[in-house]
Amino acid sequence: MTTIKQKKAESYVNNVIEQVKEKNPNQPEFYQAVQEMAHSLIPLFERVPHYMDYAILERMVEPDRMITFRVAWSDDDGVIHVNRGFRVQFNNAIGPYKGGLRFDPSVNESIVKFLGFDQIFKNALTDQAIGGGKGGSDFDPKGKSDMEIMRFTQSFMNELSKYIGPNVDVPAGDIGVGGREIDFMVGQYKRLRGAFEKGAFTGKGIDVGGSLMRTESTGYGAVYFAEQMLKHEESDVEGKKVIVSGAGKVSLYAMEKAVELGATVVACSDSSGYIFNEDGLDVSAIKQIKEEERKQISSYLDYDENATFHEEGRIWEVKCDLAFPCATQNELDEDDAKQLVENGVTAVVEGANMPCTEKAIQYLQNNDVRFGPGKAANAGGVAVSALEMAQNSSRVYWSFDEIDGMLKDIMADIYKKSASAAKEYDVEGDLISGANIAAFKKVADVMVAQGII
Ligand code: NDP
Ligand code: 2IT
Repeated sequence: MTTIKQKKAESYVNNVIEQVKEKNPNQPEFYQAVQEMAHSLIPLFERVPHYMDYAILERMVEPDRMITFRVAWSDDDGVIHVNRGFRVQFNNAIGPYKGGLRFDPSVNESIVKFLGFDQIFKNALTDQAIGGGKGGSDFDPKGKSDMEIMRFTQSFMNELSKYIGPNVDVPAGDIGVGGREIDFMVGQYKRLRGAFEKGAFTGKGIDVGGSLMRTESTGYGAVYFAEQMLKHEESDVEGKKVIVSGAGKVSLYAMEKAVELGATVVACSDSSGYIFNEDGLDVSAIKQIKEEERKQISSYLDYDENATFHEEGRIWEVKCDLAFPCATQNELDEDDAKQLVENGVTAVVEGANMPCTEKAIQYLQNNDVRFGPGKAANAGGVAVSALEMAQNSSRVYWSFDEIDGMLKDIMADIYKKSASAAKEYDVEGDLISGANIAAFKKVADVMVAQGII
């Protein structure tokens, strides 16, 4: 039976979602992220109505600020191009804005805002003092020379440098932005600032002041999270057949860790298609192709004569026990979810941000597939970014094994927090609701303490 408290909470949440739609036309990814978050908070608002009185959710969906700017640069032939740069500084209740930069032609205000909004909660789950932000540009890094990448990132930094700093806003990488791009930004920022502020960026090269394990941390963390989920079912990653979408920073290290723990990774993809080998893919060869040669995934066939490349079709048609979507948002839809269930998948763990559509998630959950939401499962990357900030401030550097130990503990803690919040709010087993409630509570309590701002 629906209680009055429940009705009040539902109508409050629906009202906030409607306002978000009205105030932010044409931002479908942003509504999707807000909707998922807001719906799972109904049980919390029922029990703790003062969050509604303090208008916490209304305040959270409105970023502190959204910065957009022109990025003009010239290519190797002297032709001038103009791109758009973005940084959303969403919420700094618990620490400086923190989140990646994405360079991809699809980047727009909606994408940046969905990522920035989710980042608030992901960062809160790590229990480190980092707020939520995100940014990027509609610049396409594919096929660009190192010098073009350098000129673009310098121009991007000429403007962004005014808004960031180790205690203000600390960018890192995301799609299309890795160590090369971050190090160029560090160089230009240092020049503009006239000071060596290492902690203004994370994901730096090791000699530039980066942390060991930052490169591996998101992918490894997602697999550590999967281990926690499976442990709960008295199962393990060992012996499982795994598929991982993408072949980028997250995907490569999710595959590496899964193989290290005794799984067989039978398929992975990139934007051109997917590769498959029933007996297992050679992850070091894929790393060579994607990280060193910067080529498309079909080149893998030169290394492995038993593998096949599928330009048509979707990776989710491959039979597996565990699926890790690690490429991009909304890459796994309801039809893909049906196919996975038909093929006997037992768990889906999101390495990417919002890779599964709402309908896909519903279908998976209704069919008893264990689901690891991105906000929790891919938080290992930003968690190690916060460890990089800590090392930069203290000027003390930790070993790979020390950081790996901390990452394992952080992922286990995120799992525990999410599972126990789900239990406490009567949605046991639903890690999406659990993660959302635990993260929201942490930020909301600080916002209440800090007053109406
Ligand atoms: P990268 O740019 O390193 O890699 C992205 C990979 O996904 C590339 O291999 C790309 O292909 C592939 N890809 C893109 N679109 C598609 C598609 N439609 N189908 C199949 N493959 C596709 O990015 P990251 O690995 O850093 O990021 C991946 C995801 O993880 C994003 O959602 C990001 O927001 C999220 N994330 C990243 C973190 C990080 O620390 N880097 C932390 C937490 C989340 P191609 O090589 O052909 O371009
Ligand atoms: O989505 C993410 O968490 C990231 N791209 C990493 C952010 C960070 O600041 O390390």
